[in-house]
Amino acid sequence: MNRLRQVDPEIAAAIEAEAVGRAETIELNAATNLPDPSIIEAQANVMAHKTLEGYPGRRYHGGHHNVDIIENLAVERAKRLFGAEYANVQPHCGTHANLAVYLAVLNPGDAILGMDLTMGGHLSHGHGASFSGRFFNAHTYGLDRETEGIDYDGMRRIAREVRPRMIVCGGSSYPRIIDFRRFRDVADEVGAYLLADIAHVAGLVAGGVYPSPVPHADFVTFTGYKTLKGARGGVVLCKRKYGSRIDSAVFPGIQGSMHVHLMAGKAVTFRLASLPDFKVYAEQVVKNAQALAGCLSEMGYRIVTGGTDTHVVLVDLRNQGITGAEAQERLEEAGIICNKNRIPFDPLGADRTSGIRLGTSAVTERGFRESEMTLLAEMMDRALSGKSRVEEVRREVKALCRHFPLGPGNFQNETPGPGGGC
Ligand code: DSN
Repeated sequence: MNRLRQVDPEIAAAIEAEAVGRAETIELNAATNLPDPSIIEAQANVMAHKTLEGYPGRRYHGGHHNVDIIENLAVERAKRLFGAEYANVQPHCGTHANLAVYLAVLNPGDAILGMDLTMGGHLSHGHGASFSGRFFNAHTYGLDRETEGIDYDGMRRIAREVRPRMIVCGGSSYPRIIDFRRFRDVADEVGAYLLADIAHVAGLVAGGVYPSPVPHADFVTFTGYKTLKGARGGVVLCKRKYGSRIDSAVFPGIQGSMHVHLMAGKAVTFRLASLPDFKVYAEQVVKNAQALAGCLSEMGYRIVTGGTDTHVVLVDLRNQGITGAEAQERLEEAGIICNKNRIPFDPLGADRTSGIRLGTSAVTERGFRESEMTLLAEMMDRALSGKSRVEEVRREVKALCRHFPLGPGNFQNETPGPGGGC
C-alpha cells in the first residue's frame, strides 16, 4: 500500500492496524469469515473500476466482453452449486437481494410475514426500521417459549389470519435447522410466495450439512461472505419463471451499475465451494460450534435451544450477571471478537442485550478443531467471569493465534493444535 500510505496515511494506518489485529485476535463473529486469497484477488483489481449496466447480451455500455465472461460463469456456478433454475449475482448485498425479490412480485402495502428480529430474524424481513417494514404491511411469527425453536403452528395461525403475499424464513441468529417444507405447505395454503434467506447457512447448504430450501422456496437469497467463506455481495436464486422479473427488479429496479469485482469474487467462491474439501470444512464448522456450545454449557452458560445445528451458538448470559454489551467488550479486550445479541424473549434492548452470538466459520477456516474450542471456551469463561485478568487471557489468545497464523490453506493444515479435552 505504498501509494496509499503516501496519499492518505490515516486511512492506510487504519487498514494496516486491522490486518495486524486480525492476525492476533480470534474471530467469532458469526457473519464473517476468512476468504481464500484468490477471492480477495478477484475482488481487488481493475474490475473494481469498471462501470456498466445491464446483463450479458443486454448491456448499456461498451467494453463488456470480459465482464460477460465473469457474470456468465458466476451465474452458471451458482445454479450448479445450489441446483437452482435461475440466478442473479448482481445484488450488492443480502438486503438488496431481499429487496429485489419483494420488488419483483409485491406491491407497496402488501402483507408479508417474517420471523421477528428479536427471535433471530433479520431487519429486511419486515422490521419497522427497514424498507421492508416501512413499505409493506409486515407481520411477524416467533419461537416456541419452551423449545426456542420456530413456532410453526403459530406461524401457520398468523398466516391464515393475515394472508401474506410473501412468507420469509431464515434468520441471522437462529441456530437450528429450519423445516422449509413446512413453510412451503403454509405458503401454499394461504397463496403466498416463499422466500428463504439463507445468508447465514449458505455454506452449510453448499457443503451438504444443512437442508436446501431450493426445492421448496420460490426465491432463495444469500450472501457470499458468511459460511460460504467468500466474496461480499448478494445472490438471488429462483424458479426460471421468475427470472426476468428478478433481473428487472435488481437492475434497473434497485441498482445501477454493477460491482463486477464482487461478481468475480462470487464466481471464485462458488468454484471453491463445489470442491470436495468444502464439504469437510462445512462439517467441521458445525462440529466446532457443537463442541463450543457443549463446553460453555458444562461451564454453566445457558445455550439458547440447548445447542446448535449450525455455525451459530447463542449464549444467554442472564445467569452470569453480565449483559451482552459488557461481554462483547470484555471479550474484545481479551482478543476474542463476537457480537452482543438479543436472545428470544429478551427483556433487554438491542443496545445492551442478554446474550452474545458466536460463530465458528472463521476459526474453523483458521484451523481450529474441537480441542481448540475447549481452550476457547475456557478463555472466554475466565475473561467473562473475571477469574483471570483480561491481560492474561489476551496473552493466551495471542499465543493461540500464533499457532494458527493467517494464510491460505489453513483449514487443510493437519498439524495438531494445542487444545485439551473438554
Ligand atoms: N446480517 C448481519 C449479521 O448477521 O450480523 C451482517 O451480515
